[in-house]
Amino acid sequence: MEYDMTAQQKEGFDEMMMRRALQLALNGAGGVSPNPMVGAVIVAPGGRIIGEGWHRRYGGAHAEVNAVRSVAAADEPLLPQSTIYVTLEPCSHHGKTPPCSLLLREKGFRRVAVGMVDPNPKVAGRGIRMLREAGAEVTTGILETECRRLNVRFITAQTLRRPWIQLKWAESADGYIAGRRGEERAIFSSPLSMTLMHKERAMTDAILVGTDTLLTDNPSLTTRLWPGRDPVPVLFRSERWDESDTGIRLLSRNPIILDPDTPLADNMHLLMERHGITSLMVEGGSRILQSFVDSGLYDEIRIERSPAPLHAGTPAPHIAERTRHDAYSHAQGGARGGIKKT
Ligand code: AOF
Ligand code: ZN
Repeated sequence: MEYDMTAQQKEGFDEMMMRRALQLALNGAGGVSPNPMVGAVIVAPGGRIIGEGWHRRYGGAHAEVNAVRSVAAADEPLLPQSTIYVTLEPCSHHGKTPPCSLLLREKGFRRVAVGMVDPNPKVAGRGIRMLREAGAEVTTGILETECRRLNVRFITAQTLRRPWIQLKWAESADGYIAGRRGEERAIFSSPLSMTLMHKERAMTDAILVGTDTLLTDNPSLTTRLWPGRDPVPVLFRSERWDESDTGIRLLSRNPIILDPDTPLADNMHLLMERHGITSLMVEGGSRILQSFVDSGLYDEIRIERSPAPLHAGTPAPHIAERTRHDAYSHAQGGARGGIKKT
């Protein structure tokens, strides 16, 4: 069947298989960071899928290895005539696992279809080169935009050496993020938006709040409404609290503590380089959020706006119209960040 297809049909078939690989990759969400999510599909001549796999957890087998392992013994002789679709270039380095390109070479795959080149400088095209040198036909850039979007966090961390930064706040219809001091705490979220927020947290490595928010809200910043890991708390050291204060919830969760006198950009690099944080959600308060906005250190802003006005209180961070556009241009090579309103 595959051989009778027109070029256009072949392209459509490639995309369909890559879409399946993307679907598989997503199963790794919340479990593989700081590694990327990766999916792989093995297709025998005639178009039958004989193997599937994905990267399941950090430190574990890569997608290609799991896909090869999933092939039934009876289908193994088909591997040299088969195509493997992988959302990310097969690796060429000895990391926690041996190079996938070697495995694919050993199995003799006729063709390797790749979504995007691995931005990890240890790989960066070497996997593709190795496979081509071994005689495999390598096609790259299949559903590249989708593959990049899936791993914006990994790509940002690898290329900018800082986490993907999401600023997040909830505001009243008239643009306040909190009521006046001493007033009862205003609630802007609905049960549904809270659940979505927790889902988002479960996909995020770390979560940062400023000292005012830490002391006035005493937040827990867990993902209790969604299955998954709680993000690591990130705080700024301050004389207003000390590490022995058992009343502050976040202190019991082994927070990363940043030096407030270090420039924000350097602190962001440190999160990535020293702690392996590839994504950071900044949850407030307004002063901290504003400092991220002003330094242009963000990839996405998520604003939740309540239909009800508050009339007075702490104004939401100010984003200039120009900055709103910047939020889009900050996106990494085709991956779209931006301002989302929920
Ligand atoms: C692949 N397939 O499924 C993944 C890849 O420490 P390791 O050995 O797990 O290697 C991690 C690096 O390997 C990671 O930074 C990225 O460059 C690549 N991830 N590569 O061929 C996979 N997860
Ligand atoms: Zn690999």
